Amino acid sequence: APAEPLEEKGQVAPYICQRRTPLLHHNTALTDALETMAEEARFCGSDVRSLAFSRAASVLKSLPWRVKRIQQLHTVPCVGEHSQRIIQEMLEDGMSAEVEQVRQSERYRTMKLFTKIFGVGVKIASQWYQRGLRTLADLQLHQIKLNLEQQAGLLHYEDLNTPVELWEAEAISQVVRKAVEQISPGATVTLTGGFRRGKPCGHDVDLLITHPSEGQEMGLLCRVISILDSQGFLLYHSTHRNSLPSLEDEELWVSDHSSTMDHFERCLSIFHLGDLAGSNQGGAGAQKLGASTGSGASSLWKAVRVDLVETPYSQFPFALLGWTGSRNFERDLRRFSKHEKKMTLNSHGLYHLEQKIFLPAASEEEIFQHLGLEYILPEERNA
Ligand code: 8DG
Ligand code: MN
Ligand code: MN
Repeated sequence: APAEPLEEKGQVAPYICQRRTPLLHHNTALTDALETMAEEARFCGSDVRSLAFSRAASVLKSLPWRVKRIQQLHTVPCVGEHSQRIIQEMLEDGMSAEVEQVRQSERYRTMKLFTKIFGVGVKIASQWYQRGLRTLADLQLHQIKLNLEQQAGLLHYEDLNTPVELWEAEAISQVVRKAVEQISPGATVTLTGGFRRGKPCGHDVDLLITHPSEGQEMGLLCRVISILDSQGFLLYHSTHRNSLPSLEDEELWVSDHSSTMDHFERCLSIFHLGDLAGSNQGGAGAQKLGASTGSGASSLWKAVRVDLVETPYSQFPFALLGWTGSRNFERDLRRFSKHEKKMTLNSHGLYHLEQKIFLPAASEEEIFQHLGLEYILPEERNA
């Protein structure tokens, strides 16, 4: 790390999208602690508090030097009082009693266990906790009603909480690409999400599907799903059939949800990734070997979460930017657009609220240009 820290010069920008945040950084112990606090706050329904810890963690990730003294943070933005207290504890004792207490608390551990079920959010997990449930077995014991998504989540719990590796993501991209090309030659499949940011593993695979001739993408996702299903690749899928609103529709830009919800046709799925041991065993009906050991290591196949999104070509750069993440990076990009530029940015486009015009873009670089921001590479968006 550079010997001379920047902090005295006040060079750390306030918005995440103005900073470069690499995957590997110099303050991992501190950011892990702060992220635990952010998660705990989220489990309590305190989104504002959660965001504060999350922002503090993000800023530490962007520092090109290791924090050694709390004074170094006095000119660094986004580190609130509570975060500073945690950091100070960590710097003095190598651990934070408050964070350790959270990690060991029954509520935190149970909430973590339940929210790791695909389809279970903080609200439901919290209800189960209130009812006295503590383990996955308790769900069956108490005959808790689960929707199809949650049932699939519980069934494949071990696999879905085993990190997806890059080669697995690429294998799945290839399977989808083959199906897409079979239906519509020229259509493309792009790996986004954490993998595009250079992460070696992730919790799911995020894929964008588009076609260079506008309109050709329509209905593509639906047909791809039915091919993949007939090939035995899908253990679960649920398609959200959105009707793409016209970009001329003011509601898309001025409503409170304008930048958080997108309107693409999308499919949440669980893939059956076969042949992990190089055997020819296939088909979703195949028996899972070694599943009872819980490690999954001896299994010949693995369940993997995959998000599929269909986007018109003209909106592709916006969708790519929106789906590459990280969530913290996206949130600040939209906040910056709104508050600093009077523009609404979402996965469909960029709209100037005062001039009432769209700012089209053929690449992510052009979107950053419209916003007057330096271009930040996907690998530098790991906030
Ligand atoms: P990981 O899976 O590797 O653990 O991390 P990730 O890839 O960064 O997280 P993710 O949960 O898969 O989310 C990736 C991006 O996808 C994230 O920046 C936000 C975006 N995304 C959703 N759902 C939606 C949505 O409904 N609309 C838009 N615009 N983006 C979404 O996950
Ligand atoms: Mn992802
Ligand atoms: Mn995803």
